[in-house]
Amino acid sequence: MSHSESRSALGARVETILTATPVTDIHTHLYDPAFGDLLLWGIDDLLVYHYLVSEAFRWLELPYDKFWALPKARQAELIWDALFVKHSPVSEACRGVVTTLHALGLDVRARDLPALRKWFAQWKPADYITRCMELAGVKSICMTNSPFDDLERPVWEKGFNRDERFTAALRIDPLLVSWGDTAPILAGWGYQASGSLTDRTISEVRRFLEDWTRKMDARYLMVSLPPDFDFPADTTTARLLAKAVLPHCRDHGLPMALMLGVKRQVNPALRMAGDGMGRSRLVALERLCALFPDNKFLATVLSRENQQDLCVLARKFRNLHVFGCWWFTNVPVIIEEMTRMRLELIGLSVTPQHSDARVLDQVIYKWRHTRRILARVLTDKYADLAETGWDVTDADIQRDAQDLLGGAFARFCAKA
Ligand code: FIX
Ligand code: ZN
Repeated sequence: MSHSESRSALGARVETILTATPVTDIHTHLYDPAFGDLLLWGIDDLLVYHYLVSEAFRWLELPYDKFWALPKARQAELIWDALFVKHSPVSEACRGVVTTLHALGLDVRARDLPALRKWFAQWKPADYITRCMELAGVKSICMTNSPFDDLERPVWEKGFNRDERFTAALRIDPLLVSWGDTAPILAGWGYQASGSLTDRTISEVRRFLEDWTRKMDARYLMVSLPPDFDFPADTTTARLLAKAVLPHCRDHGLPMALMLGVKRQVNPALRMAGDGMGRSRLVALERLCALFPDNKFLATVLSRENQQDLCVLARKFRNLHVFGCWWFTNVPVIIEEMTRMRLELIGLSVTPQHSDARVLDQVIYKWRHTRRILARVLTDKYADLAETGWDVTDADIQRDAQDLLGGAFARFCAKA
């Protein structure tokens, strides 16, 4: 913003450049089209998204099991009626559906679910993927890939031609959080793993991780952990991390992504919508970063109260890369606060957002809403600098936007 450039002209420049900068979406629950029906898309899947299920149950009176017994289309109708017809769709997850429909060129004023369904029915997944990625400005999508998922595993075992827009990340929650149930599963797959963590078991867990890292061409490993996760600790989780997972990651130069603060199944009747959250003990992450300097950690935390601590940790440890506004933090009020805090405390070596999309079409709203906030925050920062005469060129803005939308992440992953 030179003396002659107004704030709104600077803002327009930033917004235009951000919109034109393609993003690497580093954490989603979407699938390469080779996984067939596992890739969710379309209006009914948008409506039965678990974020909307928990909001709809604020209004619905039918018992949980009656809801789950209904076919997906009927569930979608109940949610549509409760959240879009009987009330205004102001929550972020509801607004997301409206943003998405509007961006796809649909008339949202009509509020006509049968008409929307008709429109979606014309699409073939292959074309629709391209359309959604175009509208979202997404160039690559990282999946969440679990060998423990019975629907997903056979596809990897059989092999398939990869769609180069989709990259993989190896998800290992069952291994780290329920070893008692997981050891026999590994044994059934031919790994000599037993319940107690003998040297033999550890080396077999490493062999399992090697096999799946290779099969998937995984870009990183990942786990979500409860608020009380501690390290070091005399727990199976901590020991498996220290002895098997982190040595594996180090030897392969792969980051370990830690998603901290989820309290699974606070209300099991809500199924996937029944998870809650809590404040994490970030001293555990501090010790991991300090004790494993040759490992790289990606981290995102669910609790708003943890966000400043996480930024300060990133200032202390260059083997830590902060990413995303995860789940319950993925609402404008918190995204804006977190993004400002991160830029002010860390600068541009962060990845401010991931979509966490479970339904393909969601990438459209998740990235539109995020780009709008990013533009506002960046514009404020540049405007503050401009008061001293420090003007940013378009090339400066482009470079910064690229860092935030995937460049800083790529550099972190490539680091020795
Ligand atoms: O652990 C995760 O990857 C979470 O993102 C999911 O478990 C969660 O259900 C979700 O979709 C949040 O956005
Ligand atoms: Zn997720």
